Amino acid sequence: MGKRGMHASTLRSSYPFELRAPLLARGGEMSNRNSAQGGLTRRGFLKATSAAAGAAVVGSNLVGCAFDAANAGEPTEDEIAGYGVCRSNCMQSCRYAAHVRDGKIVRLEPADYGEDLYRGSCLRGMSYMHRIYGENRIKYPLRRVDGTERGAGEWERITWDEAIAEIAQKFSSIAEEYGPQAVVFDFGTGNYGEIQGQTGIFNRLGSVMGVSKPAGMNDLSTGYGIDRVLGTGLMYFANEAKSVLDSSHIVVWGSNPVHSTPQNWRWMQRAKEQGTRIITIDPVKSAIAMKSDEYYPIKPTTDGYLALAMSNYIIENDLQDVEFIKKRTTAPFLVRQDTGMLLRKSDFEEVPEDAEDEFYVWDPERNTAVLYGTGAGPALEGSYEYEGITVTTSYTLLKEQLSQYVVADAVAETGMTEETIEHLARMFAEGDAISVNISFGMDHYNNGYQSCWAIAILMALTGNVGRDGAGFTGIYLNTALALNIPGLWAAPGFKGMTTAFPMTLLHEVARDQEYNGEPYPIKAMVAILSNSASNWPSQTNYLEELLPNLDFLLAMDMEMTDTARYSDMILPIASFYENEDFRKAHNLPYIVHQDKVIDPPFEAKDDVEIAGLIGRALGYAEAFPEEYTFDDYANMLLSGPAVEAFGVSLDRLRKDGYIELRTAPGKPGIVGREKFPTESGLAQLYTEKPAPRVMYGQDVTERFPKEHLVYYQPSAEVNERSEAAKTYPLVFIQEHTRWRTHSQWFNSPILRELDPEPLFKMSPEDAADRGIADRDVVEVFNDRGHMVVKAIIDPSLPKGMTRMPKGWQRDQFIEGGYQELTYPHNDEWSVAFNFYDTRVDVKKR
Ligand SMILES: Nc1nc2c(c(=O)[nH]1)N[C@H]1C(S)=C(S)[C@@H](COP(=O)(O)OP(=O)(O)OC[C@H]3O[C@@H](n4cnc5c(=O)[nH]c(N)nc54)[C@H](O)[C@@H]3O)O[C@H]1N2
Ligand SMILES: Nc1nc2c(c(=O)[nH]1)N[C@H]1C(S)=C(S)[C@@H](COP(=O)(O)OP(=O)(O)OC[C@H]3O[C@@H](n4cnc5c(=O)[nH]c(N)nc54)[C@H](O)[C@@H]3O)O[C@H]1N2
Ligand code: SF4
Ligand SMILES: [Mo]
Repeated sequence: MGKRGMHASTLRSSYPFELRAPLLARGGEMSNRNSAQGGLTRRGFLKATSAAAGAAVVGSNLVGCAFDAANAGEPTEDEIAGYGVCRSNCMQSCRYAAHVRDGKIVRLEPADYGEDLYRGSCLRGMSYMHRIYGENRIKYPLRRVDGTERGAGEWERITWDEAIAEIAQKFSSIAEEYGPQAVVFDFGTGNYGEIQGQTGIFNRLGSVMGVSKPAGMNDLSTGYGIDRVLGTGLMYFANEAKSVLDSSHIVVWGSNPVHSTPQNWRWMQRAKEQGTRIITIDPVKSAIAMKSDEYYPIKPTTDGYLALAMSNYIIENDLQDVEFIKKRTTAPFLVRQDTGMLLRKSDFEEVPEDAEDEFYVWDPERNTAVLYGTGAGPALEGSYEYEGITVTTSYTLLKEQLSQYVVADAVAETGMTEETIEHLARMFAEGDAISVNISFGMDHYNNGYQSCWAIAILMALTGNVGRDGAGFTGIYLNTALALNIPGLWAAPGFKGMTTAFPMTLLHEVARDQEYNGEPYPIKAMVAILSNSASNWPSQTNYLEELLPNLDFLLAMDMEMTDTARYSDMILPIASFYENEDFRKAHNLPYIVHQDKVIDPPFEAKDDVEIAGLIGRALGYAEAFPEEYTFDDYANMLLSGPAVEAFGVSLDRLRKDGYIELRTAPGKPGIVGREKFPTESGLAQLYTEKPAPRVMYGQDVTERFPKEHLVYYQPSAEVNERSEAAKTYPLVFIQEHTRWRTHSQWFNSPILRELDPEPLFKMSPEDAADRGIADRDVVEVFNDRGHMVVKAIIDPSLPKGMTRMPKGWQRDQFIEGGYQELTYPHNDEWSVAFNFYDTRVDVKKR
């Protein structure tokens, strides 16, 4: 035991986190216990809830290995066995050097990129080895013991051969009887590696099998809204994080970069040191709000109204950037009154398919419509007659639309003062270069895309997009480097995956075994890089409607998550440092390599090997030849002109560790620097052909005309006038906490030390109204479900609003779980998960 003390003190001086000491002091115990007891028993709250976890492993030794504290002494340079990149879905891409001793990782140390602030790390990335050797680590292929309930935690160890044979037998008999779509591949975001990760090898398998792949729904409103204006598609609407060094103001709007995108936060701090002002708009006085120069609370889900009223105010006071509007937006494009379409060349003459169908504008000098780019300079405003067609400029239509959103009404809707709204509007109009740091705080509501669409319009009217320091920041990715995804996915025998409906409807399809009135059998599901039982909204739907209607749920995971626990079979997968991979970095201008640093422990295998085993067992040997290795699949992806243009190859990645991807060398990546990725290359003030993000048989005709011009739609439950508001007075949002990435790290010992138990956060007023004191046990409930958990009084919350950090697993609650409560439906146009559009009430237990 003398050893223990020595390690605690030597590490305290050498390790950046002092907090590590108490963990290591416990380390000796950790290696000697089985996971049913150990660290967990030291806290009373867990006693009641560890029963389920315990049952999974008591006496069986099938799950869990310990981080060996005795091995964690002062690491040395020569112990660096390789480099890697953290690939959880936190949307950063920190690089690490892995120190290995006796075949085990003992330290993960932040490693450099080409620029100082792109070197990054966090407690999760640095403590990843505690998950590699954690008490939830799955060691062997496991099968639920016959005759036991799903979730009861009774597992038997089986061999890989047995597992693969049984999987192949199940999948082929299901496909034979019900068709291949009866197997669902549920792709999550657990690994952003290009081969082992979410767009990787299992898409090749799913495509030769012809499985169903429900449309993904995480984080898809923000981008869908911004796309209306900037044409940036669904995700990559942001400038490089570094671009804020050129911003006069950073407006943090629906984002908490201090916790959720530290990559952005590091550059924001440097910008702040240079004089950039940081302004936060958030209903919660969040971590970033506290660090801002100005903070403005807003009623949740009313941001769209605010942005529209600001835009209206700007136009009414002639503060818009006319030069920019003329040069870089579609303001002068003419909209036909009869069809709502833009007046184009094809309205008057045949335009070949491959030729550009040019746009008409009004030439005020000649008093006629002319093709854009010709004439003396187009009229921004007005309605005209041309060849018997009534047309109006996009700008005039937008102005009319905006005129209904007046500042006085915005005061009531948003809860902000008139002075604040006008101040913010003037700031957007008069600031040199505004960057809006946006993430998914507005996204997770039913009206998320309208909020973000409105903000994009505000940015376009004030000239704050497509130039240095101006535009959105959040998650950046260099989209110019297109990897050859079809090369990887489209194997011999390719059938493709069927995306007939979104994830929100999967439980209904499984329950009814039909979709849109047609038979649609669903019999099995595979959770791939996914903890869907934990992360999909309205867990009750998952547990009570989806699961009972599946004959077979296969989980592939490294840890005993909610999904693994409820499955019928679990395959143990390799962790980030146990296989080779590479990733296009999020938020950094690099493509990064992952060395295989250690062998997978026990019987874990990586996703490439597992996909091959299943593929060949199903008879797809041509798509998954025995002799194919990681290199073959990697080389498929690393081919094509874009890959060559950036000089990317597997050899170079292995040698250099990372490769810089800059489109304008020496300059941060800016969306729309030359032109926007829209049809016209201009920012769009009018959406000519609005389309739902996913078509799944919904009726969109009624909304179609409304979708041309930005508008405000109240949220579903959170909005104060909703039905739900009559019964449930409290808004309930969740938080992307720094202690976890989604559910990953849910039981990492060092992080549990800092954040030991689930806590439900309430405002002082709401707690007092209900006689609830700090750390009282409460029941949080709505019609969908409940959780029993301790409450914490959080003065950063306004009255009427509650929140909870996400990622805890069900057995960590006293009863139920936060995910039972969340709003289950999607807007028919954005088709996204709306976790935050949720109301609840609370009572003391
Ligand atoms: N540490 C950590 N980092 C992560 C993740 C994680 O789990 N952990 N997850 C990653 C992923 S996939 C995602 S999607 C992102 C999410 O990243 P963020 O969107 O930054 O995180 P959130 O906690 O959802 O919310 C951001 C802020 O939005 C505010 N907000 C909530 N409702 C409203 C509203 O109506 N209006 C306005 N203006 N603000 C509102 C919240 O109070 C919060 O301060 O984080 C990524 N990064
Ligand atoms: N209530 C509520 N729910 C939410 C949110 C919210 O704000 N509120 N946020 C949502 C958002 S924005 C997102 S993006 C989702 C994320 O939801 P998920 O994509 O389910 O995210 P994770 O919890 O990271 O789960 C990924 C799983 O993959 C496993 N894994 C890790 N590496 C590998 C690997 O190499 N191979 C395989 N096969 N598996 C691996 C991990 O152990 C983990 O169990 O959660 C959503 N859920
Ligand atoms: S979890 Fe995110 S911030 Fe933390 S090390 Fe990994 S990539 Fe970096
Ligand atoms: Mo997300």
